[in-house]
Amino acid sequence: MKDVERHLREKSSERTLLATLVDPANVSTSDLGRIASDLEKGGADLILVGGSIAAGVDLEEKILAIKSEISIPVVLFPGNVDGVAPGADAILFMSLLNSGNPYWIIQVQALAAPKIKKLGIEPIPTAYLIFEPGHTTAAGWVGWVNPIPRRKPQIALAYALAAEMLGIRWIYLEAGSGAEKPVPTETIKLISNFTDLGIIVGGGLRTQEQISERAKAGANIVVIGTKIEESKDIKSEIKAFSNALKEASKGL
Ligand code: 1GP
Repeated sequence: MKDVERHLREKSSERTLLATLVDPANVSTSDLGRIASDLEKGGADLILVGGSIAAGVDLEEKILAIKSEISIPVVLFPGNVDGVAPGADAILFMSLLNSGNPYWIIQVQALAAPKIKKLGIEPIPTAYLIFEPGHTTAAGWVGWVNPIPRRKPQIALAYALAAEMLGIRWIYLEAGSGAEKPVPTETIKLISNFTDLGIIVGGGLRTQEQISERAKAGANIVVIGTKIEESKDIKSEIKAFSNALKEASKGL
C-alpha cells in the first residue's frame, strides 16, 4: 500500500483504528500467515510488527509471511536498527523523546535512515513517549527512559507540543507491553485538544472498555499486543474489540 500515513489519517478521522502488534520474536514464521489473516478478518485496521528484543531475527521472511495473506497495511514498529527490513508498507519512524540516552533520541534514527531510504519504506514521523512505571517494561528498560508521571499530563503535553513544533506528525503514547495500567485518558484528551498530532495509544490495553475510553478521549489508533498473543480465538477477540471501537466512535 502506498501513502499509508494519509490512509491512516483519513480513516482515523472517521473512527479510531485498531492496530494489532505482532512481536516477531514471539511467533514462528509458519504461524504468521494464519494469524495475520485472522487479524484482518476480525477487523484489524493495520498490523504493527516489532519488539524490543530479538525482533530482527528472520524479520524479512516474517514480514513476507504476513503480507502474503492480507491487504491491510503492515507497519514496522522498530525496537532498534534491526527492526528495519524490506517488504513493509511503512515504518513508525520514532524518536524516544523521554529517553536519557541520545542514542534513542536521534542516533538510532541516523543509523537506520539510509537503509529505510534505500528500501523505499514510507517513514511516518512519530514521537514516542513512555509512561510510568517505565523501567519495568522492556521498552522502558531498553530505552533508558525518564518515565512520564501518570499524574502529570502537562509533561506529556509539553513533549507533544515540542514534537509538533519540530514537524513531527504522530505521537505514540506507550505504557509498555503488558503494563498493569494503560496511558491515562486525561493525557490523551489534553494532547488531542492542544495539538493536531495523530495519537497512537498502546500498552496494557486489555478490555473493550479501555479502548473505547481512549477512542472517546481522542486516540486515532489504539494498539493491542499481549491480549491478542494470549488469545485462543484471535478472530472473535479482534471482532469484539473492533465493534467496541465502532460503537465508541458513533457518539463522537
Ligand atoms: C507495546 O503498546 C504495545 O509496545 C502493546 O502493548 O502488549 O500491552 O498490548 P500490549
